[in-house]
Order: sequence, then structure tokens, then C-alpha cells
Amino acid sequence: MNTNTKQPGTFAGSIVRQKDPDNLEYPFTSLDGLFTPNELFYVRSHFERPEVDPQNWRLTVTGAVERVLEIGYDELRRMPCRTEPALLECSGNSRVFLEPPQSGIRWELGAVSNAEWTGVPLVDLLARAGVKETAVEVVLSGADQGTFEEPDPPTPGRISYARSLPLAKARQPQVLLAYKMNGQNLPPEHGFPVRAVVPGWYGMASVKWLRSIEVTERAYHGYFQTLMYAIWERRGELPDLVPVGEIQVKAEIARPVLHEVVPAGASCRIFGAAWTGEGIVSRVDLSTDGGSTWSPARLTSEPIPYVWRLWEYDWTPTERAPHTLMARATDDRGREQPLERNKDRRDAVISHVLPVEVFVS
Ligand SMILES: Nc1nc2c(c(=O)[nH]1)N[C@H]1C(S)=C(S)[C@@H](COP(=O)(O)O)O[C@H]1N2
Ligand SMILES: [Mo]
Repeated sequence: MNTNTKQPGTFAGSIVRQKDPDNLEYPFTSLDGLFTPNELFYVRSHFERPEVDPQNWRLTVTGAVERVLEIGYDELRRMPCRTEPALLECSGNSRVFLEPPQSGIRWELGAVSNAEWTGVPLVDLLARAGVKETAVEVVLSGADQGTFEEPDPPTPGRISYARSLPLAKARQPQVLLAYKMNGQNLPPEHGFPVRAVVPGWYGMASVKWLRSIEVTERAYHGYFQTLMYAIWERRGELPDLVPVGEIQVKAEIARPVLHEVVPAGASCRIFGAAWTGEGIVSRVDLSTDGGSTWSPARLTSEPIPYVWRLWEYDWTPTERAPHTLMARATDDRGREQPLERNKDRRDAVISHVLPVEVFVS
């Protein structure tokens, strides 16, 4: 049989923000369940994707440890594993909405996705190596390398993608060295053969194509946590530039979309998802009048740590006019999604309420 006669399917595909390296956005308007299919899960890559042969792959654990460790792919997969659902959100998600415009990839709503990950808890590997009492951080490095000229100053020559975690976060049992995503082997663009998954932290912490783990006795100040993915934090008088970490509470509207025309006098289902870092989304409020009045939306999925909650709201507009929709999430630690952008966050951690202007006709 000639397979060339096969008809194309109805697969909508990702939104290409950059072709090379892969920077692909999940079409958030297609949200219709808790888990994002692997083919639609957003991709954020800084350098050319490395080809890693699992048979030659070795992960090393070095630094402030009792014994240096080296482990291969088959051996890692024989260790006790866990399966954890977790959402990843790029800390640049929604950057296109910032005023004035910021440099960096111009993500709309879809640099966020949710999957189920299977792998070995990082803490188990750390325990095998024996972390010294003097240790403070764990630096995870990927096999991908490259240079940047921008932002100024450029990289010190070729560097690897690397990020650190404080030891306390690294020891949470949900932090995985994952080799499966939604039950399949990790796809190449998501870090095959093994990646870190750090639930509750912005995506930059979940290092793909993981190659080495270094336990350090002082804080790491690498490129991806100082010149990128760092925000101002104010404790008292002196603003401090700190690495981006925990995901902030946020709701996004999947439908209707910006500038959609909604019929008057008919019921319109407004729906989306909401998420937070260490906690659970406990409510989502909806405004259809630009924030003057708010009503609670219905939460339509269970509270699961590190996973988004789906929500919906029935709206029957009557007035034929422009309307501004807003969704605002609150978590069980009492953290409310901010209405305004905080400029201290520079070009990252974009978690304020995002208005969606629609027209009722
Ligand atoms: N090795 C490596 N890991 C990486 C990156 C990268 O460029 N190289 N990008 C990071 C960023 S910024 C994000 S948001 C997530 C995205 O993961 P995904 O592409 O599987 O969605 O991977 C992180 N891990
Ligand atoms: Mo990211």
C-alpha cells in the first residue's frame, strides 16, 4: 500500500516563536483537559538541541559530596522511580503583553503546559553521593552549549545551560530526574534522555539534556540566573537581584480569545486554567467589566499540587459593546494574583491579571 496517499490529520500544531533553536508555544486556546499532549507541550530552548545517545550518556554527581558518582541511562532507569504530574511555565510567558515592549521571546499565553513525569527523585541520587554538611546548592547542567552577544554583556565564550537549586528545594521528593513524559520516553526537544523537573518553580529550573550535577558550598551566579532569569527583590532599603524561582499565582483565559466577537443574549462559556507554585489554587474570580465587579468562577478540576486547575464561568452578555474580561486567581496560602505589573520583575515572572478585550454584538 502506498502510504503517501495518507490524508493529513486535524493536528493544529504549535505556534512557532523561533524555528532554530526550537521555541514553540502551546496554543492555549486549545486547552481542553488537564494534560498537554507531548506534541503540543511548549518548547523553550536557548541553544541548538544536542543529540544525546543514551548508551553513551553518563550523569555525574561531583563537588561537595562524599563520593563522586557516575550513572548510565539503564542504571538510572533501574532505580526506584516516581510519577508526578507537574506544570511548567516559562518565566517569560505572556511577555508580549508588557509595556513598554521587552526584548526576549514574545510569548502570549502558551509558554505553559502540564504533563505527568516519571523519573528518579534527585534526592535519591544525592543520597547515594552523600552530600557534605557544608553544601548549599546543587547546580544542574545540560549537554547543550552556545554563546550569546545579547543581552550585554555576552557569555564568557561557549557555556552550557545551567541553573542552581537551593539544597532544600533539591531535596523535595517531587523533584525528578525524568525520563518519561506522559508515559512516553522523553521527546528530544524536551530533554532526551533525562531532564530535571522542578515542580513549583518556573521552567528555567527544569534543566533538559541533563549531564552533570555539582553540589556547591557557595551560591552559583551563572548566566541563566543573573544576566537572565533574575528579578529585583526588595527587603528593606537595598533592592537585591535574585534568581527567578517559585511560580507565582496566575489565571489565564483560554476562551474567548482577544478581540473575539461574542453574540449578545446567548450564554458564553468563559474558561481557562489557573496555577500557583507551592500551594493550590483555591479560587478564581471573573470580571466582565474591566475589573469593576468580580464573581467567582467554577473550579472544574481537582486540587492537585503543582498542577493547574481548570475553571469556567457562564456569561450571558446583553449590552452590544466592547467588554474587558479578567480572571484573577488566589491560592490556599492567601496569595492573590496582582492586578498590575510589578516592574521589579524586569522581563520575567509575568503574573499580573491579563485583560481580554472582546466585542459583544
Ligand atoms: N538544557 C536546557 N535546559 C533547559 C532550557 C535550555 O535551553 N537548555 N530551557 C529552560 C527553560 S527557560 C524552560 S521554560 C524549560 C522549558 O522546558 P520545555 O522545553 O520542555 O517546555 O526548560 C528549561 N531547561
Ligand atoms: Mo523559560
